[in-house]
Amino acid sequence: MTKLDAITEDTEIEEKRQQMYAALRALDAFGFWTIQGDMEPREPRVREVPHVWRWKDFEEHVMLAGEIVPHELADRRGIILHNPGLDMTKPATTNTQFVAYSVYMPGEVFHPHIHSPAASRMLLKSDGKGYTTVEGEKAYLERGDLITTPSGTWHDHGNEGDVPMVWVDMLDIPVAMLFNAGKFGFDYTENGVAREMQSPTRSQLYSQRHFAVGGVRPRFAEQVIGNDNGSPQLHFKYADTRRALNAVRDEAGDPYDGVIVDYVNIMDGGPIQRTQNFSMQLLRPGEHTLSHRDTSSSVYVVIEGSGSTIINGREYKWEEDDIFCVPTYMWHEHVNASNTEDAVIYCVSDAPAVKKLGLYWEDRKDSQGNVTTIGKAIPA
Ligand code: 1HN
Repeated sequence: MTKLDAITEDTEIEEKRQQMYAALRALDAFGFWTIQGDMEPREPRVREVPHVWRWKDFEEHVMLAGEIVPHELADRRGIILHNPGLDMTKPATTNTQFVAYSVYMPGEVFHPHIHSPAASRMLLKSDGKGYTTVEGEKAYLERGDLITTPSGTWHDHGNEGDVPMVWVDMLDIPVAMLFNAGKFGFDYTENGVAREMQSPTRSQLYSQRHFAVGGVRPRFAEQVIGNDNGSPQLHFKYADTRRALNAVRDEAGDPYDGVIVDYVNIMDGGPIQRTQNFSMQLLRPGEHTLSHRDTSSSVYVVIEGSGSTIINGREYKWEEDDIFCVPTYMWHEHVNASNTEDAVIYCVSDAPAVKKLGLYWEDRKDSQGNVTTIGKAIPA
């Protein structure tokens, strides 16, 4: 008989214990030891699963939504990508992000709104005449352009072009909700008068002209936007990002991520939003990175080429315009499937939030399979 058996065998005391447990439950409490196993996982517990949402599966539905779901039905025409590891009581793409394909049709105007969660768009399709206006900056978007909507900025969307505009929204809604700090507003006014779109208050290409040249910054540039939660540069042109990748493509690059650039806040060199890191990575023809995992989760959008990401030993193939996620603490390595073409993948992770909360560590595998932990590892 074990010591534990001996302890519970005394039926009189066991009965008293059970009575006490029931009394504690009636008092809205419980003994820690009765559920401890569930509260103290030996490894990070991750409910989300790796998944690829394929554009070829979504295209017909996204385009149809553009035709049969009018603005009156949808404040925003986003099709949210739901992680199959989560149930619908907690709909989300990962633990920390809401990601959607959205479509805005020629001639449409979607009215301004504002919210505390941080948002962003990665443009996939337009003829250069689809736009979003963020806090007075009206930005016409081209493929691969990023525009952020920092916490507390008014934004409205529209399409002055001849073809549907499709982009990927990536928002930190689950983070705002975790802290009970999610709030949305819809009543936009200018000088006390309700308006259906913002009047531009910044000159065209304000972001590029003030902030997109590295190393120098106009002294008179506006530095604070919304809740002062991040980068004053909102719009990042793909041509600039691609040029930055090309400029370093002959360097060794990062063993785990290839030729990768982070979008940075020109004011402090840090990530462009408080809760999200944004990066673009070039996988050169035939490139196959080493494997690592960390306590952040990521969502990727495929901008150029095709390849696969091996996540916890399983291969997930992707092509242009597909979206895939790497949940927290899963080993992953990227492969460019082509020996002649580049692959370029865009990534938004929750690493800045995880780091700020002191919960970040990373495990790296070298080419021999030896694992090194960066940051303080919690021993078993
Ligand atoms: C949202 O506010 C936007 O602002 C897009 O355009 C997609 C998906 C879920 C919740 C809020 C937008 C969204 C969203």
